[in-house]
Amino acid sequence: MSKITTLSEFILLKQQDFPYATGELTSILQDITIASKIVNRDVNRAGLVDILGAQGNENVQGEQQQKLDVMADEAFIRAFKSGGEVCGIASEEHEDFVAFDSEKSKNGKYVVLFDPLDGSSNIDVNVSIGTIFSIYRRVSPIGTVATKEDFLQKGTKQVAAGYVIFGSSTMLVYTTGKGVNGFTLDPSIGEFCLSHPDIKTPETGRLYALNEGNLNRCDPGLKDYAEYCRQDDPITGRPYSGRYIGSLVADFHRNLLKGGIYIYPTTKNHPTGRLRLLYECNPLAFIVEQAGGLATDGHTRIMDIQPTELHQRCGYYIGSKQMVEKAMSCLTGGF
Ligand code: AHM
Ligand code: MG
Repeated sequence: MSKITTLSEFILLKQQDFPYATGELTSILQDITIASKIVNRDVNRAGLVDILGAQGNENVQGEQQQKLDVMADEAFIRAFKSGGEVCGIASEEHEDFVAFDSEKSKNGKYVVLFDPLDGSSNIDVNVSIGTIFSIYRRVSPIGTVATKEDFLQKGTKQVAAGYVIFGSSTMLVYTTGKGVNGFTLDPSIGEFCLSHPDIKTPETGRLYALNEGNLNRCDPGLKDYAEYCRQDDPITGRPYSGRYIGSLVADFHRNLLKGGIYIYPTTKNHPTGRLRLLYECNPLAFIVEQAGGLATDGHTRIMDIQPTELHQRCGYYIGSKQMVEKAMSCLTGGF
């Protein structure tokens, strides 16, 4: 049997890639690992908890069962707050960013932005969901409380990003800008183990993921692209297969490994797009670029967009390089 490398061992090993590393980023990644295990436990119990909850019971403290996305949010915040390396967080669950005010946290060099449970409307029907995170070095002075500017940085400034997918198995995939690595949780030992080293995404693929119900409500160029995907062409392997889970992390993860494109365009209903730039689009853009793929809003590289708001949305075209390029050319009339 070949030697197992756990995520904790790997993170420590990789710290050596950064000669001036102080171990703080390493600690944040360790905190994320622990919070992910807690969320994994709660996600796996979700069905059972619902059955018990249906009896109309309260728990021993007299509390109602909290929704899983709130529980996930709390698990991550607790981990970052107690770690002390993070001076503040922004999350899909909070209108404003949260600045930690303990002396230790004020000296933290980093901020984390995250979506605690993306696709959470899928929980009730047992479909894969995920957590997405993005880590930046703060721009405000160390020793003070975090400011909005710490969070409104371009994606190119990310120092690390990743996601956890709660699927048929639980995986954590992350990058610190030196490639992408994936770890599968082995429930028998409670450890994430290196299962997908140095992930590279295929240059092109045969899977396209978009909500086709929106096609009449978006740029006509996108209709052209969908038509292109459905055409017969044995050389490029078309027709492609349509695959849309409606859970960004799951759609993204599948395409990353197999080759494909995920699209959530601007639509009449969502004129600025549906997905959030800071804690959904940027982290996955960092990962896909590190794996050799591309992420744009249809025209501009995602990581080059200057954010002006915490919950800013954008159109999203992400995946295999050649497929994203083709979709973009359809938007400018190049069907
Ligand atoms: P959420 O952050 O409220 O969970 O919404 C994001 C989700 C993505 O996971 C998914 O790809 C998309 O919304 C699905 O949207 P739609 O149902 O409009 O196709
Ligand atoms: Mg989300």
